[in-house]
Amino acid sequence: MKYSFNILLVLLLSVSSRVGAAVNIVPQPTHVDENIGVFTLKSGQSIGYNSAQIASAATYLRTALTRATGFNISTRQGKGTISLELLTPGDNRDESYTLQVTPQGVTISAFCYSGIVNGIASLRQLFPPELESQTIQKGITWTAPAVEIQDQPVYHWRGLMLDPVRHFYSVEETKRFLDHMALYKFNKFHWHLTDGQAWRIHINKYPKLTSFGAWRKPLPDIDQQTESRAKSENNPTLLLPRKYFRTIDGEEKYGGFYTQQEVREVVRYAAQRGIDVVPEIDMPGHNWITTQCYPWLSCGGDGNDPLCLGKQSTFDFAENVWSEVFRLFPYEYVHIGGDEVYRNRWQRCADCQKRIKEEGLKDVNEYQAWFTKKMEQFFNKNGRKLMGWDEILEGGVSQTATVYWWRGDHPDVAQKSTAMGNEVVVCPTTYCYFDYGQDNQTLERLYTANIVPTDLTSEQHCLIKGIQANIWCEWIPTEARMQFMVFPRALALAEKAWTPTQQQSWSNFKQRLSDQLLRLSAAGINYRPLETDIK
Ligand code: TNX
Repeated sequence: MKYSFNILLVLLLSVSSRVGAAVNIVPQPTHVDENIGVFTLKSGQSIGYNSAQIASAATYLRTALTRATGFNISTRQGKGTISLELLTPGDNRDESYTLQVTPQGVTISAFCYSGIVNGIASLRQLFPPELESQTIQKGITWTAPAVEIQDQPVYHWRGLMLDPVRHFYSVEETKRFLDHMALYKFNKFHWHLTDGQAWRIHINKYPKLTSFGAWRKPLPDIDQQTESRAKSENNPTLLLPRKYFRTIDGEEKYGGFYTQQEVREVVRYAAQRGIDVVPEIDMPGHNWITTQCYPWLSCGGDGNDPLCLGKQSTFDFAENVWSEVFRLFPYEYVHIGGDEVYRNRWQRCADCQKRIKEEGLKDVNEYQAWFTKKMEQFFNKNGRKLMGWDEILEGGVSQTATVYWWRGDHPDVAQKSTAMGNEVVVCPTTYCYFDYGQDNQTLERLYTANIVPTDLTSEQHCLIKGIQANIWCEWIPTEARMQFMVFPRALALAEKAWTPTQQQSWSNFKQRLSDQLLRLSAAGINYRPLETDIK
């Protein structure tokens, strides 16, 4: 009797360790208990939810579970085979969740919508990788190992920034990007909607920004150089997609823009996945196309960067644009850019000089800071909070602005900003610029880095909102190329932002990554293979 009991024990243990091997979640959850058995997803099962507040999460989960299985899975208020449970309806921002998988069913419980979608991300990753396929996959048994997971993030800002200005991404491509973000628990989508080369969001009051400003003849640098590289390297992912060309006034132009309806759709799709969208309308620099559309916005009407801050008409323009933006984006944070301003132009502008004198400002740095503060007051009046690139520090910044530390060669930005009481999003070029080239060391270097400075006091550390990667797209003309630049390093970043440092382990991450690469393949993501020399 004792003998057979031992055999049973060994059998059980081996089953449980095999099952355990299937838990390869990224980012690593804080606490995982692996149990015996599996849950099997089948057609005819249901997703229940206990509150109308999370009905949309149930619909999102149904999409995630039916896309590849082709199953018929219903959603309904009440209990289901899979139940989503909001523990305290109301305005709770605790992003933690509990995910319980047993052979009988699945329960995800959390204190708020974000917690529920975090649980959904983990559940997606417990099923076979093929679940992420965009088409129906036959012959697969859709099991998830029995587990109990209790989990919560270290940082509440886990962001990715996309630049559809330098090269355009359609609504459909943007939504796919958001769905991949959700799978790895990214929760902030920073949408860089305007820049020197184009304006991508339709503004009713200034239609020329998109009728003219969204289209360009391919530029000698970022377009033609990328295309010649495509040819010399025989790499079609570097070719400008033909679908983004139109004949405008008899000329072949490249571009595209989002209608306000499309913007709303992207914001809704993101919200369903627990992602807040932060629009960036870059001011006062990076406005070459803006001043081409409306030369009265420039110094001396010369149609050049930056915006002229000496004229009231520029403020009227800025406020009108932002007022339309506020109606489209419900999130409290909005981003004013503020980077790389050619401030010297203001030295030679009579209107600007007059203004600088009147306001008693010391120099052009203080002049930009004065503009940013005025805009912040306008944002605040509209219930919004201002964010900007770290140049907004120069000339003085208000304490309520959030600073994006991006300049890796200014290593003290986080230290200085938090010492002044400003909140910081950490995204230095050193690790977080996903437009920068990769080699075989990049992933490990990112994973093992201290991205957030370690020399902050605990009060200062509380002001670090979190971590973000920026995907600037000068040299990234297609979705496939973008995915090559972003994956799998976004998974490493996701873990840096979610998992406590003491639980981060490069060797353990690498093991989980091999399962995740299957998931990325199934999703059709053109990720960068680990062992490759391709740049
Ligand atoms: C700097 S980061 C920029 C962008 C470029 C990027 C290229 C920042 C605030 N400004 O305009 O696209 O470098 O890596």
